[in-house]
Amino acid sequence: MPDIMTTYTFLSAKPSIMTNKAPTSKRDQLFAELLTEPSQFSFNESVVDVFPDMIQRSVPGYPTVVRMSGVLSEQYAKPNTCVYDLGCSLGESIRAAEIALNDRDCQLVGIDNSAAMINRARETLGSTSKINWVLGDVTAMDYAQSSVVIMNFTLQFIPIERRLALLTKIRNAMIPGGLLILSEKLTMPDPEMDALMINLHHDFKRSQGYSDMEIAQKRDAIDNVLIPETAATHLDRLASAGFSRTSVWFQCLNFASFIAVA
Ligand code: GEK
Repeated sequence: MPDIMTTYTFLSAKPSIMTNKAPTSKRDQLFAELLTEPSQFSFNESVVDVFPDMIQRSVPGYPTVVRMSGVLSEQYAKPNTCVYDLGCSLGESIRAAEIALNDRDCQLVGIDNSAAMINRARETLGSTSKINWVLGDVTAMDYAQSSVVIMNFTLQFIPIERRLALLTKIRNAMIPGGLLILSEKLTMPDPEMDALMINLHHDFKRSQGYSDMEIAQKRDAIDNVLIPETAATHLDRLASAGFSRTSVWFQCLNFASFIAVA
């Protein structure tokens, strides 16, 4: 029997959209011990082992964003085009799209530059899905004609000076009327509201069982790795990249998701 303290059933008691059975993920305790040296966060094997539990307990609204990635894909995906998930991790969002598309003739592609993530996604979903798993840097890819591009919580890890070029490349590969779903951690323009949101996010993490020490050590480890920007900066950049219509469709605390129509 798995230990209830170390095993966590992802997306509650319902069958996961990922595998249609209830998968388990080890509980994230990566920052539970006092670290003797500062460490920089990376998407390595130990993170992959606890990733479903980590993202679910760290990103408020994550299950909604995943589920809606399927709903939105269903509306926008066109036959004979690609549906991409950039920074796909273990493939939750592209799998939601695959289920929603129900055998529509689209090419589903999940890209991630962490070999540990891509290998695990392929192992877990390889036999039950038609998703193509690609190991690579999303800024260095050539994109085929696409109707839907999902980028959930990935742009925040790309150096700021490369974000516009990436979005422009994505936009140029999209068919007119195609949809980009972009989800990001945000910073608030008003410093006091920013501090309030950061505190509320930490309250959310505490409510999910993280200790103050875990929250503080994770924050230190991810500080220079995840660079959030304001919603206005994202919307302006999406317009500069050539998207014709943009909107925030979801926000929970300092985590938001945008849609942008090509
Ligand atoms: C989900 N979208 O579950 N190229 C490719 N992948 C990258 C790059 C890059 N340059 N930089 C970072 N990544 C997922 C969650 S997690 C978000 C996305 C989080 C990848 C990185 O390896 C990781 O798998 C993912 O982006 C970010 O819906 O952990 O906060």
